[in-house]
Amino acid sequence: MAKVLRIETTPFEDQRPGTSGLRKKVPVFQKRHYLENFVQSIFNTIGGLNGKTIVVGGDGRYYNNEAIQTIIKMSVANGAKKIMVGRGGLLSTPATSHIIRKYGLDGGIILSASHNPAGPEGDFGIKFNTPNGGPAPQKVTDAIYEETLKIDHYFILDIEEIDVSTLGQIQVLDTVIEVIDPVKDYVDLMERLFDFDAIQDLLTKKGFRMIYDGMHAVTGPYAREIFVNRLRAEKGCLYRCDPLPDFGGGHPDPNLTYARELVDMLYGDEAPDFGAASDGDGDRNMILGRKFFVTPSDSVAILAANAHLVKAYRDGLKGVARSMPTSMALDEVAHDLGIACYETPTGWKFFGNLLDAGKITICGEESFGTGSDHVREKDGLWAILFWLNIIAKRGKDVREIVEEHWRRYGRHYYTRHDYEDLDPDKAHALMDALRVRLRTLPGTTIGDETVESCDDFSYTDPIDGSRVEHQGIRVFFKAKGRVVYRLSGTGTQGATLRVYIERPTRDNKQLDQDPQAFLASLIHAASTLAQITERTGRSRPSVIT
Ligand code: G16
Repeated sequence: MAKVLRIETTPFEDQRPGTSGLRKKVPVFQKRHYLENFVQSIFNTIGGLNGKTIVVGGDGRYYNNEAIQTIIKMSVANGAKKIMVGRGGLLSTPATSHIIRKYGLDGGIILSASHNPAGPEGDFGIKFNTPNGGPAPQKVTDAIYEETLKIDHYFILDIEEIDVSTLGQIQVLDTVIEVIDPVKDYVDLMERLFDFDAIQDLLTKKGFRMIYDGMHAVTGPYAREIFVNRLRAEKGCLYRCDPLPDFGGGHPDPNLTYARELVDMLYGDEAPDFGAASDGDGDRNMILGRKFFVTPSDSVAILAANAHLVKAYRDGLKGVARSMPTSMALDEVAHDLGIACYETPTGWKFFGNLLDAGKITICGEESFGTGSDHVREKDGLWAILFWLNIIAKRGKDVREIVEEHWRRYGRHYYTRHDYEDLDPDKAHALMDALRVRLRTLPGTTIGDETVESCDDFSYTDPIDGSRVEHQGIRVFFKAKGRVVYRLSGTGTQGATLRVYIERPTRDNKQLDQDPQAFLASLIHAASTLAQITERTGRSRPSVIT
């Protein structure tokens, strides 16, 4: 007979959630009481679990199974009415959001460190999503953190492992544990949003070839069901689509650096027409055409401009939003459509209120995230299907679609330079030094660039009035163009400085330049202004996207 245990514990000081939940190295999560403290703090923050229903799932990374068992046992011990679990402990982040919304749940727990590598020494993460299906807003994550600082006990069940490998229901004490199909509800939703007949024609007609890279992470089974079972594409379009606990030793971040094999295929001699990848937990996406890469900032703008071609968005968009460091390409489309474009801090959680209030339909970020009001998370496969739907309807390839877009709206040259694993003190000192100089920077000239204005970005949520500050330093230049500096909130080792560099042009003769070359003088100004080499000892970024 299962028995509820009350376990005495003491707080950990380092459980403040970052941009997207609590992310730490696996050995940190393996410390006695570490995971349990955080989970009980979530339950306490939402007023206990008594009589409530939540869903739990993860990206299948190392420690996923152990954490799922702990969370199930704690949910039962805390009196949950029901806990839904993805079969095998798997659920992509957007699928979890959909499950919460579809079944009207009280929330969900997502186990993932997103695109960060996995394994015994790799990263792990945990995130709470609220009843709207979205990541808990700042006031909730702050409250969870406060709770972690005073927790002194948690409840857990004294019971053997619960089998989550087969669909069905098990009753334990007052709780029903239901193992659900992680794929079906989500794929049904995709089929309602997009024109599957048109996409099937595209994927099965002679000549069009695509490759989808699952990066050995959670989306493999979703991609198999969507592309092979429902859209009848050749099985060969699936690459690395079996989820592995260490992601095959890879770094499941769909960008030009970490999805190198896919990039090489798309830039090779026999390149397919379309390439796409998603990340560890399935919320990010990368889009490639033949010998062509679509920057995420362009991607969200192009989806918005072509949304009328897609079943779900045929009647128009209510508004759009982008995170502050994302390029302003989306603003051009919004202006043309006569709709609002909101600028939010980095973090999907900041889109939640705008989506709930019906202010926006589509939103996106430079960090390979795009989504809409169909769920409350960014959604990798959704973005990929959206692109396929546009290609099918327009009968043009990726490059043609993007280049036409630039000709109509102008091109926003964009690059992000990341300096990873910096000494946190030095990284904070660099940001502080910039902040101190905010008033004196305007008028400063570096090479061809003169600073026009600058600020430290703050945001007041237009729906609930909540305010956040210090969300990144923006520097605007006289010759148009912008540089943004901020520290990442998702890393688990040292600090990462992100420098976002952007310059628009409407000159049709300048549309096919290499972004690093086009932006060279701004890149130089960005590095000089912040004294990056002097302060960090790094002469070049670790990753350029
Ligand atoms: C998370 C957030 C995104 C954010 C990204 C990068 O994505 O949901 O909103 O843009 O992190 O954040 P940072 O620049 O602070 O590292 P994911 O895919 O990691 O959950």
